[in-house]
Amino acid sequence: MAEQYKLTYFNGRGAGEIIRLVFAVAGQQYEDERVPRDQWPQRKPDMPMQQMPVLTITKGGKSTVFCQSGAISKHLARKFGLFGSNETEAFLIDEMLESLGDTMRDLQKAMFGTDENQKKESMKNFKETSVPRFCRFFNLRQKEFGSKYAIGEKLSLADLSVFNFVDQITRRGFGDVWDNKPVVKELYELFELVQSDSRVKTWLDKRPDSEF
Ligand SMILES: N[C@@H](CCC(=O)N[C@@H](CS)C(=O)NCC(=O)O)C(=O)O
Repeated sequence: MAEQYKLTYFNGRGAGEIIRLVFAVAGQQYEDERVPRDQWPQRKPDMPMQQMPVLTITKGGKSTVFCQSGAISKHLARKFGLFGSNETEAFLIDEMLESLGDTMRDLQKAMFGTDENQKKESMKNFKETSVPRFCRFFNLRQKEFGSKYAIGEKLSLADLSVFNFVDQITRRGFGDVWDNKPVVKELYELFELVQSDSRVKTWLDKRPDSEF
């Protein structure tokens, strides 16, 4: 029996967008529920970790609500053939996702800190250390496999995550990090490759405007 999916998140890209990208590339139908901010206090207690995104999977009349964007996107990517072609590729995809997560956390320090001087310092660290460090790692892996994709010979969750990372950073007003062309060239080329994928393009053309 086929499973039915409902993704519940705010009207934003944030931690929900990687899941929407997986659904888009898989060509999988799902309900994209966007909870208005003013309804969140009523909905919060019903969420497993009192946070979103959550994915509700319904099968044979039984529904289960799953949380954690990383767990959800990995589960769906495995299910839809977007998690590499073998165990080594799956390992490398996971490695890249964690490395992206570290880089994103460095940006969050700069965005959400309270001390202005500390925030400035964190932004400098993000631009001058974190992004180049991730790009170096990305180039290393890509060269090892000699592929246009991040890992292996086909599009995977690693590519979608890199795309989402570049997209979200640009949208949040830090797009000037991509001006550092010698450092970011290959990463940005992957962003453009994913952006031009017809399945991704179809989603980008129709995705709703959102707060963040
Ligand atoms: N590790 C979680 C983090 C989820 C998270 O922080 N969700 C935020 C939105 S991005 C949230 O629900 N905030 C509202 C709240 O905590 O009340 C994930 O990746 O799913």
